Amino acid sequence: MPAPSLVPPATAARARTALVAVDLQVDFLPGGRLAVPGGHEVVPLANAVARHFPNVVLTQDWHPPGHISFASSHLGKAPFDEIDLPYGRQILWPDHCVQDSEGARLSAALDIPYAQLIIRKGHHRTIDSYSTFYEADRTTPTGLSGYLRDRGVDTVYLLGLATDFCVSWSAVDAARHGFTTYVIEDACRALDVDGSLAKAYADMAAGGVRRVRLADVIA
Ligand code: VGL
Ligand code: ZN
Repeated sequence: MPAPSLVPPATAARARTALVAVDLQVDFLPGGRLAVPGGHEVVPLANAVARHFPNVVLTQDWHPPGHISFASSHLGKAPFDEIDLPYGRQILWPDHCVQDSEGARLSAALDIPYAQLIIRKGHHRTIDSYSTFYEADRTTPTGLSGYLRDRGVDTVYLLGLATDFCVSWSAVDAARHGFTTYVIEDACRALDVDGSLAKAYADMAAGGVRRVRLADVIA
């Protein structure tokens, strides 16, 4: 057995800070059902960054079979088509991250055993949830902001997959709910569907999310 990776000391500087590592799951890595180009490159970066954070939250896209975001749930629709739903516009995806499937598992190369919370999202069949704070209706909470506040956290750093969906929606919600919010831009990879990456960076800038680079965070 390799030596266990120990939780880093709660330095005063990071005691009120949490790292949120978004959706580092098999289906989002090369070979997965909704692979993000270069997604596998983020896993070792996440392991390295996490060594500097005593509070780490992992997120997991976690859909029931027949989820509303799956193209296969809509007659005549193909992946990457869009439809209007009661809560807004929805891009339709290939089936991915089905609850308890191999593809929904966190990457086996992820090495953050002291992470204290895994937030599973997108588990309601009729609502998607890119954000790890609020579902796509923007009103159903996942509980993450309450958890972080109870733990005295006021600052959130995010990395992971995909920059333009789950990372950016999570970051915008974190900032909106009063957390000082940073996205570690070179520790994210994007799907970039139809201009979605540029839009995500515009939304994050408008929402007050700060962009940082790995070297600034782990210096
Ligand atoms: C994601 C599309 C669908 C993500 C999740 O993790 O960014 N993207 N479900
Ligand atoms: Zn999803």
